[in-house]
Amino acid sequence: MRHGIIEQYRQHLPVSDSTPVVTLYEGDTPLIPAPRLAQAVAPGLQIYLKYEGMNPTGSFKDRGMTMAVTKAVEEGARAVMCASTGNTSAAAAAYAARAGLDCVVLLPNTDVALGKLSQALIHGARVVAVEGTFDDALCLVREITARYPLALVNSINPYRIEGQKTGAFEICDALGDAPDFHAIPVGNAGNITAYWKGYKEYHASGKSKKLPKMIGFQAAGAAPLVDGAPVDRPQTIATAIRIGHPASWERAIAARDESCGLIDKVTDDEILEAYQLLTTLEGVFAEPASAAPVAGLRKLHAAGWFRGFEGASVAVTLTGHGLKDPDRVIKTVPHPVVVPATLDTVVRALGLER
Ligand code: AN7
Repeated sequence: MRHGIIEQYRQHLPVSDSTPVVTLYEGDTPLIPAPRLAQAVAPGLQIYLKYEGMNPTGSFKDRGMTMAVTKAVEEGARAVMCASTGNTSAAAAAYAARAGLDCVVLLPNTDVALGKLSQALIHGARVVAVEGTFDDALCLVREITARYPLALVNSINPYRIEGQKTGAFEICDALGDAPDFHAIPVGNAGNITAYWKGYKEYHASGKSKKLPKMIGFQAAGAAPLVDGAPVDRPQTIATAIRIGHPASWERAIAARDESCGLIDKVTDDEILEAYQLLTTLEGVFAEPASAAPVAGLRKLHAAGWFRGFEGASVAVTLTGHGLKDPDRVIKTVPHPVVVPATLDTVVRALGLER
């Protein structure tokens, strides 16, 4: 039974008995063993998929947003604001609606997946598309929230990180310990920061014995952390992570270095291959950004990076649901053939005769 992450992990979160919890019963997402995928991309490793698409708005952002909106309400806010590549805006709009707050969203005017835009609109957020990137939009949100009475709910809001760290708690609870590796897509770098914080806190409180190596993956056209410099015109089909100036830059590097992990990049072609391997080999549909860590595991395994780690466990955060971005499916796979509605033509189209 889901209680929402605040009830579930209350003692690890900055809430009191009088905090007015705003929840859509997020969290408690499945951790799915993926042996067929492992065989295909990284034989010898045990892959577990943390399927965050199962959250109420279809992404991991719900964990952070239940905390951020709860604290906004506690602190007397009337409205929240965020910049977003899509998923943050979907979550902000839904949790703001739940709390009876206004929600203002700045989106880049290109490359926001249709499902996410639909969510922000249907929940009644005021949505403005800016002629620029996510990074431009976040810059504006920082300025506007400093001047006007709007609570900022991007992941530079520390409550977002607090909520999102519960993904690490759930993985430890499910496995009985932390995994050996944690693979995760990296955009604005809030989530890698949050998971590492969660793993460290669980370890410190004695609830897990190991700490995982954090392995993060950016898209090759939006890989500032890998290339060592901000990217002004980020490009990738994984629009969720089309981010060139990650806000949590230093904390992502700290997660990498403290855990003896790495942050690497994968091409759009590698992402799309992994996207289809997930759906066809495991029946798990995640959006392209979520496939980046799967592509990354394949790349690292092929390069021999996991030598000496045979049998190791790897948790992969599948950050968003595949239905968020139906256009990408239509652009990626063959379309259905159209035939007259007769037995003959259908049998022939299916190649069933003799
Ligand atoms: C599916 O919604 O930044 O490294 O504005 O939607 O914590 O930024 C989304 C990010 C990975 C990267 N996967 O996480 C936004 C936004 C999906 C995402 C990321 C995002 P961070």
